[in-house]
Amino acid sequence: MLFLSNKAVFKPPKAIRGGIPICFPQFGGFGPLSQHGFCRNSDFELVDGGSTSVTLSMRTTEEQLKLFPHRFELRVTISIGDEELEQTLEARNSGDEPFELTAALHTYIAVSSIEKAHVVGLKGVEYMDSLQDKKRLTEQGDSITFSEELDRIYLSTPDTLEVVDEGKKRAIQIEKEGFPDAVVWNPWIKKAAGMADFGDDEYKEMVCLEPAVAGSGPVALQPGKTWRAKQTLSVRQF
Ligand code: TA6
Repeated sequence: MLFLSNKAVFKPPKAIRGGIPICFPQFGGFGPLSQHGFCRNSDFELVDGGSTSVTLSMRTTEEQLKLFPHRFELRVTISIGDEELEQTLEARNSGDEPFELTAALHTYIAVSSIEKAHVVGLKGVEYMDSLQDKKRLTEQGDSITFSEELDRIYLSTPDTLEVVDEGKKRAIQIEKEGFPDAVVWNPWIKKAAGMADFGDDEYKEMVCLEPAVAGSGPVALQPGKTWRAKQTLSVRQF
C-alpha cells in the first residue's frame, strides 16, 4: 500500500522518502519554517503501544523553539487493523500564546505503474497549481492522471478520495477528518532525477495523496487547546 524509495535515507535530519512523513507545524512553504516543518525529522518517544496500535509523542525542543517560538506537543497514534490503517494527529498548544499551523500527512501510495494510476474524487474542486506559482484553477476531470510532473493543492475537498491502480485492480481509499485540503504530487522524470534519495524510475511506482490543511489554512490554535486530524487508509479490490 505504501511506497518507500530504495534510496531512502534513514539518518537525521533527512526526512525519509516514503511512508507517511508528518508535515507539521507547517506544510510546504505555508509558514515561516523550511519546507514541511521540523516534525517529520524529529525524535518521537513511545507513550503507548500494543499489538495493533502505537502512540508516539514529541515536544518542541529548545532548538526548535528558536525557529518556531511556540511550545506544543504532537501525538501521533497509528492503528493497524485487518482492513485499514488509521493515523491520528493531536497537537496541543502548551504555550501562553495562540499560534498558526498548517500540516499534512505526506502519504506515498505505491502503484503498479503511474500510467495505470489515477486519483478520483476531486472533480470540480479548486486547486492551487504549485508548478504555476500557486495559480488557482478548477479540476475539470473525473480523475487525475499523470503524464508529467504534477503538484497541486486541492482546496476544501471531499473527505473520501482514492488512488485507483488499474494494474492491481484495486483502489487505495483515504478517508480524512480535520484536513480540508488534499495534495496530489508526482515528481515525474526531471524532478525524480534531481532527488538523491529517490530512484530515477521510482516516479513510476508512486502517487502522493496527502490530507492537508494548507491553502485553506492556517489553523489558529489557542493556548491549552488541541487540534486533531486523521486519515484512514483502506484497500478496495475491483
Ligand atoms: O507535497 C508535495 C511537495 O510539497 C512537493 O512540492 C515536493 O517538494 C514534495 O512535497 C517533496 O518534498 P520534500 O521536502 O520531501 O522533498
